[in-house]
Amino acid sequence: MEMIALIGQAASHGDAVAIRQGQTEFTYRQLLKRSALVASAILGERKDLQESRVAYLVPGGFDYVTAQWGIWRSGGVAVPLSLSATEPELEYAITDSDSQIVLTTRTLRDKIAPLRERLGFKLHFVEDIAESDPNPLPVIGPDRRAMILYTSGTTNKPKGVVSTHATLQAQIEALIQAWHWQQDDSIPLFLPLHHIHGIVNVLSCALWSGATVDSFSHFEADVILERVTDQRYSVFMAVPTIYVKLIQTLHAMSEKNRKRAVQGFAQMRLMVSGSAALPASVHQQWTALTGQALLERYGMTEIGMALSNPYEGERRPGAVGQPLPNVELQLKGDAGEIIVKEGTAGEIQVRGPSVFLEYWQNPKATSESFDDGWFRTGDIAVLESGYYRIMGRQSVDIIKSGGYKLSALEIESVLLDHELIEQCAVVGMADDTWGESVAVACVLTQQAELNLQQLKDWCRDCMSPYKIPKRLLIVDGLPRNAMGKIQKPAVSKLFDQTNDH
Ligand code: MCA
Ligand code: AMP
Repeated sequence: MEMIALIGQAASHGDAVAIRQGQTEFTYRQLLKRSALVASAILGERKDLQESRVAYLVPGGFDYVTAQWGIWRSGGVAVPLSLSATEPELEYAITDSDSQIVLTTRTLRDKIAPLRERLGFKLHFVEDIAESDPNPLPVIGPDRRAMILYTSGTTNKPKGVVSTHATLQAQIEALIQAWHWQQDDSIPLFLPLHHIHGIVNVLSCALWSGATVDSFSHFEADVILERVTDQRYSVFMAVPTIYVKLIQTLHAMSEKNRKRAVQGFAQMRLMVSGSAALPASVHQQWTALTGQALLERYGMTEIGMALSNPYEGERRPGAVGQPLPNVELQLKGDAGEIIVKEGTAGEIQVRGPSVFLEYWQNPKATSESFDDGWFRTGDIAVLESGYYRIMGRQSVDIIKSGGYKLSALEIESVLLDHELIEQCAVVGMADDTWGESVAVACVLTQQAELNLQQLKDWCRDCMSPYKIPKRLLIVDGLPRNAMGKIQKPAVSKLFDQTNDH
């Protein structure tokens, strides 16, 4: 008997529709059958993968879920790869996680084939896994490692965040309870599937509940609005940038079409925003347009969701509410004191079953990220009239753009490989659409010239599109302190003073 809770739940939903992809529907029974075959295929002669890592580069939909569940059911650790990653980024995730098996689709063959030649992992194309009788599958205990997600941060290279099956279960159950997930829910899924937002909050919560996921390869406002107009969905989850883009698209529509789309939103039972700060003005514009009060919540790859506005009761613009079920949360001041008073800011620290196990093969980073058993988020918040409000981050080197967490240090280290760039400093600048966008100030080698378009073209082979700078400033020298350290606030000021965009 397998013990993965999500798979056990799925078994109770039988012939209900789990995934819709265009005109095609897949039931829970089909997910279970196919994922057992995937598990058998990757197991080969083995009885249990015993936490071997299996990376998978698969577009969202039936194939994605059966790959993920197949890896889990074989006893492997699932390492989802980003569809927009460049070859060096894919190579880093595969080698850092030491994935000896990779699953992909034939359409993505060209992305993986060169890496396979170099790294020699075993490659499976999901389409080639034959229909047959699956082998017996291993028993998977809840404390076994389940997933590694790569997250950028205060280090140059992304770190692998390891969750166990129990961690994922706790993250899912908190949201099922707090947001009243139901079997008759239907939700669109257009978020990337190498992050918690898409994987846990949307996909896993829906499949735990017996709901239907309408799967898209990526976000496209027109396509989503068409389905919303058809009143297909009861729940909607997105990052703030998507709400900004939807507002723009709704405003550009004819009044008749806008009214119908707005009705599609108005009839939903829940609309959630998260992954980055939702400006109060966007929250208010959305309510004025659709009548829906967005439920804003706060989370992080290492802890799942921690704070949420209430399902019933006031959803306060600019605030992220209170701790979710089974999440213990405290604010810690600069002097190490626990803050008990409202109105005083401190670092959010979190404890509980939804907190990750470790950074993959990085005990130093793991121990530094905990303070007496509490995970240090690096986010600063304040409690005001019973609701937490996020004020910012401790590190200037973390940028949130369109919901993606980016490391300024990682981008700088890639840019320094450019033959014309002698020094550079990357900062996140406030941006109405992206929340923050990547800006870089560069000192060039003597006599050299470089414009933004040339820099963007060069970046395309080495970094995901969302990391590519949107602003470039050529400077004679970077502002530094007496110790020679680059002063990022002074770099941001240089951008504030220019009209380059
Ligand atoms: C795309 N571009 C971006 C971004 N996305 N630039 C900066 N930041 C981004 N996030 C680039 C495109 O490559 C393109 O570049 C140009 O911007 C315009 O593209 P456009 O088509 O308008 O954008 P898009 O492709 O529609 O993407 C926007 C998006 C996407 C849908 C908002 O960024 C997205 O799916 N974001 C969600 C990320 C997410 O799920 N994060 C959750 C992780 P060019 O013009 O040069 O080609 S956080 C998490 O999981 C925690 C736990 C949590 O709390 O949720
Ligand atoms: P990630 O590491 O990609 O999981 O991103 C987690 C980070 O996103 C958090 O540490 C916060 O800085 C940010 N974040 C998530 N939700 C919110 C929110 N509602 N408001 C402000 N920041 C948020």
